[in-house]
Amino acid sequence: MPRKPWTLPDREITDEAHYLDRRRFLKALGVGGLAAGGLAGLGRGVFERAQASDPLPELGAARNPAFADAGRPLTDADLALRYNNFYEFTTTKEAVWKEAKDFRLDPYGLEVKGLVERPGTLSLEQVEALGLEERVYRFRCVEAWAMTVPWTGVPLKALLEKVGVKPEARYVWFHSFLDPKQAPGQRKDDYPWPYYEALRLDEAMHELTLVVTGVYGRRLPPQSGAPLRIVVPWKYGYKSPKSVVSMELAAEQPPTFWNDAVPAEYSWLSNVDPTVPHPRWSQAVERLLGDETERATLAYNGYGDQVAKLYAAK
Ligand SMILES: Nc1nc2c(c(=O)[nH]1)N[C@H]1C(S)=C(S)[C@@H](COP(=O)(O)O)O[C@H]1N2
Ligand SMILES: [Mo]
Repeated sequence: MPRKPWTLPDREITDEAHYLDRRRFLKALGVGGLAAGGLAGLGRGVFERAQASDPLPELGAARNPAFADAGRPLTDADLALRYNNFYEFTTTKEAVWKEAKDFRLDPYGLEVKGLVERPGTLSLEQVEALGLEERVYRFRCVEAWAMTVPWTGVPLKALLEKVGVKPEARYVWFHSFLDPKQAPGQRKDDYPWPYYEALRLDEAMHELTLVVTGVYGRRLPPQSGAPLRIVVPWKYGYKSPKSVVSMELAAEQPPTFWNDAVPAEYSWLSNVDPTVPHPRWSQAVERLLGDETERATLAYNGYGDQVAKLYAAK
């Protein structure tokens, strides 16, 4: 029997580490001793510490009552914001917040292009003016850790309706930033930077799909994908790209980063599914950050009532 993923040091289970060449993987394991205690002993005030010179503004968006209760307690902010996947900075989850501390995209604009009626670039404020709200979502990484987080954002549907989607468009392709000067991970050639992800148009237009500019009531800190990311709560975490700078409406299915890198391990759709094991671990159970108890993984991460219809045979 394979060991359960969370009984392994984090460096060892990191799915993405599989993609590194063996030498770099072993080197990564060498610093992995820290990972075992990585979630213990965290202090308070991660926002303040992460951005002492430039505190993150409070967004003050009302919590949407339809998404106020995710059926589990909120993950402590200090845990959720100090345990990240953001390979542009480092593959060590506990260190992303430090490595990304000074990351800024300034000036920032979100370019919307391709098969749209009104292509152009939106400022963060223009995106937020589409109607900012807070929603508590479950979030499930393919590596079997999960969290429950209050995101602040606007439905992607509202943004797509503002720019006008042409009838030929069938997919939305997201592109993250490229700035090797700021992002040490992008100075290596082992990944096809910049990060890219995609959704079918019906997934992108689903009311659960959010354009996110804040978390825990404030603007996103760098490690969470500042200044703007996508969150798709019924899919594995890598389908929620961070620090997105452009989106492109397309007629053909676009390629995606992890599906390109290791197609046998990361499918294009990647809906959370307890019945389909990852080749190297089960997906039947998960562990919540801050709570080592095993929980059953829910189909579509518990959002099946809302989204299963998207995948019914037609
Ligand atoms: N640009 C970019 N987006 C990304 C990633 C990344 O490495 N780069 N990692 C993905 C993965 S694997 C996960 S689990 C989530 C993690 O989001 P969090 O760090 O805010 O929890 O971001 C996703 N989006
Ligand atoms: Mo992930």
